[in-house]
Amino acid sequence: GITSQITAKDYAAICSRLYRREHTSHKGHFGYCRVIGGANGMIGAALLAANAAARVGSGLTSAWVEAGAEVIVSRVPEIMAKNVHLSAVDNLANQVTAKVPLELPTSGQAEDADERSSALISALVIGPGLGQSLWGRTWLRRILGLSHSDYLNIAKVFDADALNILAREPTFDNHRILTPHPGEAARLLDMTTQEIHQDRYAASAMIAQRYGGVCVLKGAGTIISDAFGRQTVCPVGNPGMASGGMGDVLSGIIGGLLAQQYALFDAAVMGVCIHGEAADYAAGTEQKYRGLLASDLIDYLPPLVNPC
Ligand code: NPW
Ligand code: AMP
Ligand code: MG
Repeated sequence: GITSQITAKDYAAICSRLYRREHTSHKGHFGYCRVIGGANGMIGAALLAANAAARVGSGLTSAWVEAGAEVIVSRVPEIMAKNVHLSAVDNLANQVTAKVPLELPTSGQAEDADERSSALISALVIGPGLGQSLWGRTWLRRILGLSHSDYLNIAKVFDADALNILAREPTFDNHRILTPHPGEAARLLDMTTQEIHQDRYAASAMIAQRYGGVCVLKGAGTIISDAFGRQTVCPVGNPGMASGGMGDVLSGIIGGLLAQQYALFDAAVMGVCIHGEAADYAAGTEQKYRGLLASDLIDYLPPLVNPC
């Protein structure tokens, strides 16, 4: 494949791909992004991802967490946050694509096609703070076992612990973006982190080929690849991003763009650029990298998704 470096001109072209909002548009035009993650002790990761999805323009955003939904809602009331007890995971996993899942098993009534499509979410982000305890493992196992077309066709982002669990139970899916950091990439390819660093371009491409869809191999100079040889590297971002929660914001940004119907590769490239630019703005011209927090990026997202 040919690797291209994104230039300033390309970046302007990427931004120009952002759709302008019609005067009469309503929230239904901008999709619904659902985040699954936020196990006990990592609720912040789900909050960061859901908040980022909303701030790049997802029409509706929800977060399904193990506990602490109240904390998320008290910070960002626009997020529809819900505590999902381990015993409810099986039932809700079956309805993970439904905007309003029923708590009880459905009776399988026939529905009008239009009604059905408007009842579906448009993007699913799984992994931020998911953990690898029984709660997170049960979620992922149930999700990977889904074979109905609503699930297979939906645009998905697999991040963080979803990748760690996927590495042990590999599946192939072309409707998915994987966002590993080099540690997660090493697990996905059964290599060491050092081996990933020896050829990051090859590692990114291999993950897309082995698992399907698009791979976003993170780090300074994030490399985005698909299984068909397309590959690009993003030049923006800074070492201030080497702090907890940054990746959670990225998966939320990409999920928010997917919710708005951008194609997988476009959403990945745009998302990585917007994320890095937001971090560059947040660090300021004085380049205050030390002490940069992932939540500092949030306020810079709306200006970046509303260029000129
Ligand atoms: P080393 O030490 O270099 O060998 P993990 P995590 C490697 C959640 N979070 N270049 C590195 O290995 C996440 O969403 C919640 C090279 C490192 O030790 C996840 O669900 C937060 N190597 C969960 O925590 C905020 C790199 O991987 C190891 C690398 C675990 O995620 C924090 C660490 O990776 C966090 O986001 C690089 N650029 N980057 C919250 N507020 O709720 C990483 N490595 O073991 O996969 O753990 O990434 O912290
Ligand atoms: P995570 O490790 O999942 O929290 O993701 C960290 C995020 O910060 C990824 O998007 C990385 O690309 C980004 N990042 C971390 N360190 C740097 C760096 N030195 N330069 C540019 N981006 C970085
Ligand atoms: Mg991460």
